[in-house]
Amino acid sequence: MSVVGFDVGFLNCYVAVARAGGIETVANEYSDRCTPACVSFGPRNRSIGAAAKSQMVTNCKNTVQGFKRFHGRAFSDPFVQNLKSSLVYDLSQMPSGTTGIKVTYMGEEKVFSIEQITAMLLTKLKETAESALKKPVADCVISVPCFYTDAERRSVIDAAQIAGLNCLRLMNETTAVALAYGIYKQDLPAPEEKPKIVVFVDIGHSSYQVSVCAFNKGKLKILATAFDPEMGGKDFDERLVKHFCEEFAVKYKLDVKSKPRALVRLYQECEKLKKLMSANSSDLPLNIECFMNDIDVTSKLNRGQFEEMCADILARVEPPLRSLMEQAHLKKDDIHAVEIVGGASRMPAVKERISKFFGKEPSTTLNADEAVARGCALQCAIVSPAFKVREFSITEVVPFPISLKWNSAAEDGVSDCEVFPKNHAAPFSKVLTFYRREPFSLEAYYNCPKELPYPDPTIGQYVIQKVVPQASGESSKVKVKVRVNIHGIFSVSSASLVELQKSEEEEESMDTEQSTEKENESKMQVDQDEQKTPGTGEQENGEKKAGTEEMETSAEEGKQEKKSDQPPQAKKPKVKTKVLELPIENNPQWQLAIDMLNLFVESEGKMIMQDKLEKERNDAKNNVEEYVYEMRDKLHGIFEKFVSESDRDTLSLKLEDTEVWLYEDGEDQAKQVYIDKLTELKTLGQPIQERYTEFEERPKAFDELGRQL
Ligand code: ATP
Ligand code: K
Ligand code: MG
Repeated sequence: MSVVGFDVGFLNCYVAVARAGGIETVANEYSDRCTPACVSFGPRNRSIGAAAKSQMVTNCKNTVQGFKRFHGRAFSDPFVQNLKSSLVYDLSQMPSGTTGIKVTYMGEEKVFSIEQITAMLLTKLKETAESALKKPVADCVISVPCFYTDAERRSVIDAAQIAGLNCLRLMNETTAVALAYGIYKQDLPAPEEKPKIVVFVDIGHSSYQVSVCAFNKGKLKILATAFDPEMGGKDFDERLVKHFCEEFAVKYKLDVKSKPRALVRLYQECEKLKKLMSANSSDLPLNIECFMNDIDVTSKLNRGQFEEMCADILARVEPPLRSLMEQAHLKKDDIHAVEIVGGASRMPAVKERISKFFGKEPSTTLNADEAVARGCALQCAIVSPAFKVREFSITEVVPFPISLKWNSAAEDGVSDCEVFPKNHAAPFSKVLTFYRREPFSLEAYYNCPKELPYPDPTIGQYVIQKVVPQASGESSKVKVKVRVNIHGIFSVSSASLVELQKSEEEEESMDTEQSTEKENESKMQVDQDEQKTPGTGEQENGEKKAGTEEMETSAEEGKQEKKSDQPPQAKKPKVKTKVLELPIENNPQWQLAIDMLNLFVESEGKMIMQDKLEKERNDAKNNVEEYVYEMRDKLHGIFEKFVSESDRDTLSLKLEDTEVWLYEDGEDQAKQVYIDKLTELKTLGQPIQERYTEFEERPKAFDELGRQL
């Protein structure tokens, strides 16, 4: 079992692993701990991460980045449609209606689903983890924004599966940060004492998230979250790009937006300039050579001008902080510390606003870039039986209130009920009781469309099947368990029919009970006792260890909360009951069909193989090239004394021919052709090499002999 955490950022990804020495953020093949969230498609292979980023300018139409927010969204979603025009690559509709990405790959036009694109990125991150751990990786924890909806979360889980990963938990980014902060703290108050309250702020490239968390020894409880899903580093970049586009239009008569390549370069330079301005308040230059139409452009800007230009973006820092404090009913004095992470939190103007709001300096005890990945790896280590980590229980919150609606059995009408209010603890299960004679369906949805950064409030439809009346003809008692699981995903996890087997003398009291309860039918009863049976239906995906304990404590709280609005129950007669499990038909919104998922798994496997073959082919070609250069140097250098003039001329000519061939006919050959070419050259070169080696080794051998005598 592997212990790995992935921070899949909008721009930057990080991989953390657990090794004997503790949690470590690991570097990719470029010795960089940051891997760009970028996938590029070529005529023979894909490049992912840093290799893909380097193609953003040269192969811009087929280089995909900034795709994190397309998960779980319809192609027709206004969010997708708005972004479409500003992207350099093409989007397209998947047959299911979700968002796909259109590129040219291996000479053909291809549409990949968002799950496939993220899976490609995960494949790369998985390889990075594997080469660090020197073993295959499957089990992992992956981060997602705390405001991700059900459909977005399911889409990421599918992406993980396509990449051959077993995601033990989707972890909210700010919660991962909270875990990375809390687990090593020695001074947390005892469980019964007043908790230590810490606010976590993460401002990344695409979004801004905050959470407030209560810490006690061995546990953390998220109290509330707030966010601006559309505010982050990229907004500042866009503002700079807009500024320079306008300036260059006047100064150089350039229409930058008409040339995707120029635009991509300008974005890159603006991001660099923005980062420099964080460290320096004086005038800073922006120079791009051969920018467009052979024109070099040049300009300058300072931090003061930049902040003025971004005043409206900076004004968006405060509202989520205020919302957070209101939701959690906290005063600024209650806050022990404000920890900031995420690249854009390094901007002085952003820090200033946070510090002004809380009346205290934000702290940066955590690594701003790596904290999310480290938190995910820690969570994975806690779940893993192979690792000894301090137990640390995590209670999440439900970010958006969830309701259920159904057609009432008695009246012709629709009933609904909020099952998980905003900031309800999660993971959590509730059992609802219905009285029905026949199968019925439930619809889950977010009841707060205004708050939702997502246009579709539907979570899914669920049909409770095989419901039959009691032998007496009365409605049957059907218990339906709804759950927000460890990933923050809603489900109708089980349903059962309680078959009454009454004895004769109890018949009368039974009837009264039935009718009393029937009146409450549409009200729905929440029977919390059921959730105290650990291990039923909670076993999948490592949920047992991470979730059950949490669930039991949460269950207690839930029980107390609900007690007051329970209708008075009729006295329970002595009845024998038999419980029958009922099948459920699940239709979560935008769920990837299982046959598609399997197809994508297969297709990812093929593409991985293709990339591997292409790498081997390239390596074989490089070996020929290297040999040509090396031998040419040596023939006129150290090998000179060990080769006859005519042999040298023959080999020299051969090397020269090969060099020309590599740029012409030999540019694009199969791997074996290069291997054969190298063998051919070595047949001539090897004897020379051997004569040289022998000569070099001889005196050493004599020395050895001399010393021994
Ligand atoms: P998200 O969290 O939205 O998915 P992400 O995790 O990829 O995105 P981060 O890596 O946390 O984002 O942050 C990247 C952003 O931070 C970029 O906009 C980058 O320009 C910005 N950034 C990084 N360092 C600095 C700095 N010193 N000054 C200003 N901005 C910075
Ligand atoms: K990141
Ligand atoms: Mg991030």
